[in-house]
Amino acid sequence: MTDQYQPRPEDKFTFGLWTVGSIGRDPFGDPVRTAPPPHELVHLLAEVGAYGVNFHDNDLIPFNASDSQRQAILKDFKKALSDTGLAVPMATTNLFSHPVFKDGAFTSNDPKVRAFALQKTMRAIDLGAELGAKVYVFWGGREGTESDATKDPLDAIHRFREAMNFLCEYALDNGYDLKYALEAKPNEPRGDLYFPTTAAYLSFIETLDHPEMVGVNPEMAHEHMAGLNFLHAVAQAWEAGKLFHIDLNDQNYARYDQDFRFGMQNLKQSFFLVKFLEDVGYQGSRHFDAHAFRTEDIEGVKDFARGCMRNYLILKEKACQWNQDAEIQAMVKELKAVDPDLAPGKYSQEKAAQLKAASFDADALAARGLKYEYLDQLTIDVLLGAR
Ligand code: GLT
Ligand code: MN
Ligand code: MN
Repeated sequence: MTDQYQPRPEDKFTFGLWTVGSIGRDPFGDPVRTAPPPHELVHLLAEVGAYGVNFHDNDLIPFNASDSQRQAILKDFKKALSDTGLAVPMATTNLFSHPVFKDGAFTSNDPKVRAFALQKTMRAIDLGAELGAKVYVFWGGREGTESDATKDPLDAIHRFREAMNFLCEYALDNGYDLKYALEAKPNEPRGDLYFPTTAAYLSFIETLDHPEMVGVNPEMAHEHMAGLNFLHAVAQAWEAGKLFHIDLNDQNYARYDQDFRFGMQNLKQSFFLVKFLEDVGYQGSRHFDAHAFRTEDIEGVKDFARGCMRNYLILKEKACQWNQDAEIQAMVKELKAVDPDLAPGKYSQEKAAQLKAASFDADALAARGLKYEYLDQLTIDVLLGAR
């Protein structure tokens, strides 16, 4: 493969320890690989050209680790970071693997479990801050239910808000330079998860005590599971100033959470997503939350990681081509044309009266062909290298 698409640090490509460390377990099958220890994964990521590594508390420090084990793991991990120059831009808490969270963490019906979830998260925040993380992700994998007989959805919302407010104060109190990013998913592993979409979180955030500290971490696969257009969710988050992080991967619609290599499935949607991030000047991590097929050994894991970054860079180049294509741009310019006399703009009584009095030939407006077929085909030509 040519060198033109080699990742550079300024691309801000990151992977979670759980992504390249995935052992390929699924609900029907046992692991197919063994995970190298965290410090080796750091070297693997450096070898393939990533900029940073993210982790859950327990990706790094096992749930029942002793103090001395913790110290030894941290020492190796920090050494690997300094040997490779990899950054830790994001950290998060595992609030879903241990059976204690079987009925949720922050939304559990059991107040002891809710308290334990807060304790675990505060400790994990300390760990993330110690390693330099500036974004802290919350994915509520168990914050849901199988039956609404078992939990009042209003209680769930109130409990989740209480936890987030508590944790915002905790970060402020400790002087951490940290922002929180909430990650939605419609279902899996629970029958239904609360806050199923990025849009649901965007409205919830405004009800918090410190909304300025909290944004979203939209994941492509999760919005696709809900049958939604990922770009539209990302655009809404961006426009609200809430795109603190992003989980890139790929996914067929209406399936389980497939977490495929970025760009392998929905090429056109991935293209418009990359184009959007580049056009608006998104400065955050491009985090790949995906994992290699179950068929792969450790070399295949590297192929997977390289592929995510390579596809992003190829699509970025295509976006540049689209933006510089004279014919496409002439059409885009026309689509954005405004009529200063008729644009609704800001309300005034005069404007309203003027608009009410204007005469429109709706049939003539409706009869125009918009040439969207042609514009879309030009896009396909760019994407498929036919232009
Ligand atoms: C888990 C999940 C992801 C989340 C991770 C962060 S863990 O792999 O499927 O979507 O981003 O908690
Ligand atoms: Mn996923
Ligand atoms: Mn994710």
